[in-house]
Amino acid sequence: EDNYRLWLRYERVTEPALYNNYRQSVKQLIFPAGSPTLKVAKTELQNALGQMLSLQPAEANTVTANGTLVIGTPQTSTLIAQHRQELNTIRREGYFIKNTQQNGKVTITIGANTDVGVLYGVFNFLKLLQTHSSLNHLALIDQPKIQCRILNHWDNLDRTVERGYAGSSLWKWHKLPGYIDRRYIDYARANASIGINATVVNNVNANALSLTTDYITKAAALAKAFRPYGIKLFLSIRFSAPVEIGGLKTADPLDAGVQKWWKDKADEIYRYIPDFGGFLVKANSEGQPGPQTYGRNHAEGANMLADALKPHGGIVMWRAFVYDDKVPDDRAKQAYNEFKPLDGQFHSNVIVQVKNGAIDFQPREPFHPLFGAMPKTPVMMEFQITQEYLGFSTHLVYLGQLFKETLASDTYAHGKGSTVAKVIDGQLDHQPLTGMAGVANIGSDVNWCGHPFAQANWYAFGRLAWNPEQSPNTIADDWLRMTFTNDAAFVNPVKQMMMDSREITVNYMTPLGLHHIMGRDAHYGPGPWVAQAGRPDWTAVYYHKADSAGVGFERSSRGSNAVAQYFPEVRNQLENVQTTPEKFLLWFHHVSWNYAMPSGRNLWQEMVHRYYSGVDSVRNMQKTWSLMQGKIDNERFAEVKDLLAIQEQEAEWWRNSCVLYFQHFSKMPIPAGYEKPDHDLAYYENQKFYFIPGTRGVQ
Ligand code: BDP
Repeated sequence: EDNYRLWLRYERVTEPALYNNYRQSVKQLIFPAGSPTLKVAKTELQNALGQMLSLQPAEANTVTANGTLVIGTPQTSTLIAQHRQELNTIRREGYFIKNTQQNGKVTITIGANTDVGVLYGVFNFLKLLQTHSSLNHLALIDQPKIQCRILNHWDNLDRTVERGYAGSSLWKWHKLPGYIDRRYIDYARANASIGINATVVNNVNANALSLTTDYITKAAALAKAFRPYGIKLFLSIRFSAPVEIGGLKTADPLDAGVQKWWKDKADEIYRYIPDFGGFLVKANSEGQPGPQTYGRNHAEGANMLADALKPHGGIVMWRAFVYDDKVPDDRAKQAYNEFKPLDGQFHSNVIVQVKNGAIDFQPREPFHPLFGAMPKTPVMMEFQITQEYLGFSTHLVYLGQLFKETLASDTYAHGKGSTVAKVIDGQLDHQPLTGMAGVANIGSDVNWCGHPFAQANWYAFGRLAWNPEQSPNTIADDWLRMTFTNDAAFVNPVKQMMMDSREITVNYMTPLGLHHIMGRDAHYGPGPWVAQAGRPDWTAVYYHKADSAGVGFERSSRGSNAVAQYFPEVRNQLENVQTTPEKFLLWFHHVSWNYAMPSGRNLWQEMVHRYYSGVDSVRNMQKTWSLMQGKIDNERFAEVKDLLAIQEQEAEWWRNSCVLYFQHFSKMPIPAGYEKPDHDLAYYENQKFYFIPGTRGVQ
């Protein structure tokens, strides 16, 4: 068992009643499939039914038997065209699945307005079978709430992956465009099965070479492989490309020569990739060039690119991840300060891509204050699926909970109920352009994501991008059933473990609102002592501000006043130490070590308690997992067991390092009853690691 098949395993249904019932339900098939998309949908269905039910339904043109599956669009089948009501409800990518009667025979109909809608319908029908759901009383109508559901690959052209922990890049540029690796197809299938419809194949720290004709041809071959699966290709661009590969003297967005260069470049790309999605841009961020290099603002830079793409229907995803150590203000405030004044100035095919929180993908962050703050601008979400700050692909951390926490946060932009989900699905400010991006955790490892459970994070991202209102619990349930087994004795305890895992990780890494206290550069392991890192806002001390008086970053009006960037209800809650949710306490306040916490412990004791309970909980996860032996294959059982043992060691490493480090300031003892750290602080501070995966390369 190598875990290559992800959640598309199509295991044989072994329960006899269910097996027979399913076989009776899909005896006959009416599925005319002329287009590439319908063809792949049909092949998927036939393969899956073969594997799950040892069955190839008989193909027919009319319904002549009970147990007929009717699949298609109004264009491919008059039987589908009859379902006007459903078809009018769903838009381009939606589908319906329902039980119907045709010619007095019982049928299951999967219909959509478009071929890609059919593909989504088929995958969701297969999900019903994979999760052993009933096929009676089917009345499903489903469609995505977010238009652009996109993966961001931070993959370099040399196949290293920035913040990638699952091997090297999937894209074998040197063999493109000639050779199409089978994995490109399986990648596209997996994405389509969860509704992901776009991908950016190169790193946001982009190399201008990606825009040369050579590389455009290579990208076109990838786009062609993805196309049947409804997946559009995007490219990250380097803002200074006109200088680097175009021979121009400047990349000033207001320069006519530069504008023409981008226009010509866009025209060229669309000649090779007619359905090209557009550009993703990291500009004036962490040393990348951008419009400010030429005295222009972000809107001017974005609009120039947007104008070049506009005639072809392309869009610009312009990232708001900007902060500058030369700006004498709290890093958490800088993106808002930079972008909020530009609201209304972006052209209609620009969408501003905002990370879930204002710092950088920490184990826990409050939602970014830009959500809800730019009513005249489409704003999309950027989540990180790859576990840069969450234990790489070594730790079992289910991110469904993290994603959901942000999506469900209330911005109060238009009063109560103005959740982040409603901002990004366009409801709140009636935005026509919507998107959710996830920084991919996918690489060349046979199991794709490094950790068997890291696959769940790719899966959960896709499901939440399709519908941000879905529950992480349901998503975990589906994923476990499809990936491992439908056995409740496995699914229930393991699901609970997944659901708890993110909070557990927060406890042993960054409890109570601590953040950015990881190791320098590589972001591997703890580093609360990091005080030198090239610039202050890359250190840990900048963020935790521990001293003899207490710990935490004062972001109320008594400090940086970052809280003022939120709407009044949120701001008022966060302004006050007493009303700030415990989980964000040290994010917003510098709190005295003696501060009385609701638990009755003081802050120091509470911090110690959290770190220890984090480690204890990992041990409980190990216990839960050990009971799963025999319920799944030995290979994956053993792999997860070994990884959990590393997770336990690394959790201890985090706990010991952080407790000893902060104790230095609190000057209080580790309360009795807790096991003592194995080493002293100096030992942890002096640990050295070499060649850690995912480290940022030289561009
Ligand atoms: C940080 C990563 C860095 C990325 C940057 C970004 O450490 O490698 O380049 O985000 O999002 O999380 O641009």
